[in-house]
Amino acid sequence: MDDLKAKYLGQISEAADEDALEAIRLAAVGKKGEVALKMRELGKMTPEERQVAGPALNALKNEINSALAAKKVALADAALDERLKTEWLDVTLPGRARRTGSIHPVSQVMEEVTAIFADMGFAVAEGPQIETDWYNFDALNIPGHHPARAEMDTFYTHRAEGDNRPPHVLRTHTSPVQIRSMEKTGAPIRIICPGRVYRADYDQTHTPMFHQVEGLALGKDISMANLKWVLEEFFSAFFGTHVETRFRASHFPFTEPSAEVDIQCSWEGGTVKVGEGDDWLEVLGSGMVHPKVLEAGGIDPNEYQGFAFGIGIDRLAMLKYGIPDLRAFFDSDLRWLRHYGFAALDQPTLHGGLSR
Ligand code: 2NL
Repeated sequence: MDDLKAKYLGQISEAADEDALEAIRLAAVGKKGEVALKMRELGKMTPEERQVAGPALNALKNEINSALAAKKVALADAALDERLKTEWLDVTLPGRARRTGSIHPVSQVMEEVTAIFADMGFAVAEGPQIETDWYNFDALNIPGHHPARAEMDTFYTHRAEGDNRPPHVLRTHTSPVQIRSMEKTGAPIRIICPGRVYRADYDQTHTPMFHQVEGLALGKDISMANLKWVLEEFFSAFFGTHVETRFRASHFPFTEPSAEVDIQCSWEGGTVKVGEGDDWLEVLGSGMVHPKVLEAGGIDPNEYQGFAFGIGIDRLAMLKYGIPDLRAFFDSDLRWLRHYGFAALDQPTLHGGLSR
């Protein structure tokens, strides 16, 4: 037994790697190893012999196993020491550069528009992008037969056959948010509603999803004159120079009277400049909120009146930052985003600020 012990402990201490150690383990204490063979011989011994040989074999097995475990740790330590000696880290190397993301022009302009209207006392209201027919059309005095409700313009949700619940629509403007706000807070009210809107339209100047900000101001004696001041103040702050506005009579189902609003601009060498020259650029629709729309929002038209307007955010961004192609806005092309995007910490630019 002592010679077995000497043989295996010797081999273990000489083992060069884990494979050698495993071979020794199998030969010594494996199922068919030498110690197992000896244990099988215990059956042929007298009880007195067995009482001595049994515990001795067990002790031998334990001793070999401990030696194997200790050697395994020693080999791993040696391997690590070797790696630490040969590998090294140059802590003076520069770090890996990471590209920071940038703010999309639409987000930037939304922030700018929001900041300007906030200065004039308008709160921001938001609402669902999937709407009922009622909030998107009926409440806005757009009747069932109106061409704006035709399926070719509006995205309708799909219902399974036999599901007779009325379909929903992707909102075609942010007006439903204003109806919901009227219901919720009543008058007086001064809000803007920025957000995504959807129309089934795709060409050079139209994308099926685009951005709009609508405004609503209701009070006892709010007039078209207040609308003109607010819009002129807004455009002047937004473009950083005094901007003249021109109102042209128009028609919308949800306002009466209605006006389309042009801003002063110049055309030179194919580029527009806002706030100079004697050309005009149509940028928004507006008017005095129709009495039926006030009623739909739960407001008494004999007590309150006011103006509403709607502007396209994407087109504002194109105008202010000289971006030529609307469709590129929604391509998610990183090169485009790097070129036209804004640094994350840029504050909304109010330029000259408001003239107060
Ligand atoms: C356009 C037209 C407009 C409104 C939007 C509005 C909302 C309510 C009541 C009355 Cl809740 N009006 N919004 C009014 C006039 C025009 O947008 O062509 N925008 C680019």
